[in-house]
Amino acid sequence: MSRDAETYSLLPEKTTPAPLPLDGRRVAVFGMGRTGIAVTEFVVARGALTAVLDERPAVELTQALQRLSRLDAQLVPEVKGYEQFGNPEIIVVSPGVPCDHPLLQAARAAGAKVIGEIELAWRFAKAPIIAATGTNGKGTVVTLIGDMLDRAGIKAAVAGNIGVPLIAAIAAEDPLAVIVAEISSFQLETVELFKPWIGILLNVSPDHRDRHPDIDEYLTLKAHIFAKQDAADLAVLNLDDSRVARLQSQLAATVLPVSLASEDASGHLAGGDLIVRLPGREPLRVCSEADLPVRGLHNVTNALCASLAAAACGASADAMAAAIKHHHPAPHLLQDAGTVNGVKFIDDSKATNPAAAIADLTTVEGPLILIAGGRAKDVDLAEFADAAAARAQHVVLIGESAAEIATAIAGRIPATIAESFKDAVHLAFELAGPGYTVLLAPACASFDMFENMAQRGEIFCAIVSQLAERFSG
Ligand code: UMA
Repeated sequence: MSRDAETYSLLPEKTTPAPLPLDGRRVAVFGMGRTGIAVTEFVVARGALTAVLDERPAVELTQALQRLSRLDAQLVPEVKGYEQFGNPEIIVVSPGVPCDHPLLQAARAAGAKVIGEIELAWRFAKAPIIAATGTNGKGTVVTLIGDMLDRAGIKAAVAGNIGVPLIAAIAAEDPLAVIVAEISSFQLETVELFKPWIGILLNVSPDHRDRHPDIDEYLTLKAHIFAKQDAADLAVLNLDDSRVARLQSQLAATVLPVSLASEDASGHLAGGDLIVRLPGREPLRVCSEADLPVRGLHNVTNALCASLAAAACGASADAMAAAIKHHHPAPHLLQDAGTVNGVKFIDDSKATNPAAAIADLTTVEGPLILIAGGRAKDVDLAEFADAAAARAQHVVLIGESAAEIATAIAGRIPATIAESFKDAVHLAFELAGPGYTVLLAPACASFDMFENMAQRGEIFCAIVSQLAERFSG
């Protein structure tokens, strides 16, 4: 560790979770996705008598079944009833399974302990955990922290909702100084004693309404990340989000507030510089706002939250600044899809909820044609429609929610419902002139027209490439 790190670090040397013996115990793993496979590998290796169950039929689970068949576990595809679980003592659920699932209700009634993969991972964690949650931006923040620590020579793994199950990172042999985890609200439904050393809450806005219909309950769920923390732990809160700010006085952890509106905050802007200040430490200038590769105030907030966590681990300002400057946004996150005849195309297929799409509207500059719509997540689209009407010249609409958004926008700016996604991109191009931006920021999920948001973004980029070929020839 560098001199900087030694003098600045607040990193605890060890972590002491409550043990959860597995040897010889009956454990059922519900879900054969990425999580279920990693959990099964983990519990089988620790001597549990394991059954793995999934509601999908075997034909849809061929890869998972192939991988799981190498393990000493009973495999149960197309599970229908609780009796097929084999009377387990512990059930480990995947995040896609809602915690009020009838099979889980039956399990609880039968006296089984139901926990999620995150809880299981915590029980075996050997390194302190930094856990980031929030409706939007948590993937960016954990990626940034991981890169900051890497550049500072601090050994860390990045895992969780971002793609690698947390349990797989915990199982890795290599000793780690810290584990950085992206944690979704689904995952927070099934934590019990989970106690991250640093919890980060970025923002809370309506999303996943099928699982979290009530916004206050959704906030309470997000707050689970702090529930078991004590004063020796840190809670990074974005106070510029009014729902997050409500938690400030309720937490046992030491709160590190982040705000772009107050220079008293632990993470703030001063004269265009990003500054972080940890308890008992001198303020640290990380970099200038102009160093951020992608504009937008939410990106500054994300960088400040990441910097506070990395600084607490002892990362130097140079390491943090370098990570911020070289940060490549994830695919389909405000991705440049190309420029055709002076029209710039931006793919933010990842904006699957209104808050993310509204943030985009404040980020992109110049005249704007917006492509939006898809499967609404049972959220109110009125606020998004207001933001679109205030910012875009024209909105081209797709998918199941097209009519709803068109009605909400009516009379303010033109809104056109496209016949197909290809028509939408072509129409947006026709409506745009040189200097315009065509932004794909759907504010909705993709499942009504596409396999997932990644496929929606890929097809958008492909259509833009075809336009580029046609107009360059
Ligand atoms: N299943 C059932 N019954 C159910 C629900 C699911 O049997 O009621 C079965 C499915 O048939 C399937 C398996 O469970 O075979 C899938 O489990 P899963 O949906 O939990 O998926 P995993 O592959 O384990 O991936 C999960 C996360 N998925 C979800 O939260 C839906 C991944 O986040 C995460 O990367 C991965 O664990 C590793 O931690 C994805 C996601 O969409 C990217 N997250 C949401 C988001 O970011 O908005 C929260």
